[in-house]
Amino acid sequence: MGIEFTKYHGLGNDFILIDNRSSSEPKVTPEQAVKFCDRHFGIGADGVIFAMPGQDGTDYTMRIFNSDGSEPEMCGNGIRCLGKFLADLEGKSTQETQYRIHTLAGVMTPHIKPDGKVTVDMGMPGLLAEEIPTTLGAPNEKVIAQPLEVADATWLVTCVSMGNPHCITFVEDVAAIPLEKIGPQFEHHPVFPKRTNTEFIQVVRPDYLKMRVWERGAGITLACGTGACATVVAGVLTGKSDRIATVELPGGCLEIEWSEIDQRVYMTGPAERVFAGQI
Ligand code: ZDP
Repeated sequence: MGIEFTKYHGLGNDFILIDNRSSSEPKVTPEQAVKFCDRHFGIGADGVIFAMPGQDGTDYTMRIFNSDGSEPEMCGNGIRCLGKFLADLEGKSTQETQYRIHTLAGVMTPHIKPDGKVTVDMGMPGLLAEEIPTTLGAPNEKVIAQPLEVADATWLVTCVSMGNPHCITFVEDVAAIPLEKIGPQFEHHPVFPKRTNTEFIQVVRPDYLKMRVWERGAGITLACGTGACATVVAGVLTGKSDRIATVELPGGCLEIEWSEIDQRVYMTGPAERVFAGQI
C-alpha cells in the first residue's frame, strides 16, 4: 500500500498534503519528502505538509518539511492550503469555516471564505535581532536598513520573523536581481544562524509591492506567504509601504495587512486543490 496524498498550491507555491489526522508521527520521513518533492523523479512540490491532531486546545497541528528535508517553523501559503485540505476532508469546502492550527511558530487561524479565498491571522511579527535570529545588530534591537556585504556589494537589509526568518531588501528593479546566484549567499550568510528566507522588493506604489523570493531550504519559488507578510512589515518599518498592501509575486498576488489595532498580520490569498494520488 502506498501513501495517499493530495497536491495543493497557493499561487504556484505547491505542496504535497498528507492526511495525518490519526497520528502525531509524520507518515513521511524527511528523506522521503526530498524524493517526493523532486520534480523529475517524484511528485514535484516545494514541501510536504502534514495535517495532524491538534494540541493545547487547537483543532489541528501543521508540520511541514521543505523540499530539502529541513523543517521550517511556519509556512504562509502552506497554511492556506492546509485550511482548504481540512475543509475538503471534512466535507466543508463550500461553507465558511475556520480552524485553529498549532505550528512551531504559535497558533495560526486560517479562515476559509465563501469566495474560496483564505485569510490567515499570522500573528505578530518578531522584530528583534534575537527573534529573527540574526547577529546583525544587538540582540534586543530591530534590524532596519542595516548594511550587509553579499557578493561584493552592500545591501541595506531589514529583518523580520513571521515565525521563520526573513531578510528583506528594497531594490529599483526586481527583475535585474541575479536571484539564483545571490539567494544562496544570503541564505547561508554567517549572520543568520538558522539560515534565512530572502526577499527582494520593488515598490511600485506604497500599496503595491513586487517581490521575488529565495526560500530557505527550497530555493526560488513562485510565492512565499510568510515572505509577503514580512515584506509589508519591513515596508512599514522603512517608511516605504502602507500597512495594507498588495504583494505581487511571480505566481500572483497576496493581500497583506499589518493591523494598527492589534499589531497582527493578516494574509489573504487563494489555495487550490490540483490532484490526488498514491505514492
Ligand atoms: O522558512 C522556510 O524554511 C520556508 N522555506 C518555509 C516555507 C515558506 C512558504 N513559502 C510560505 O509561503 O510562507 C511556504
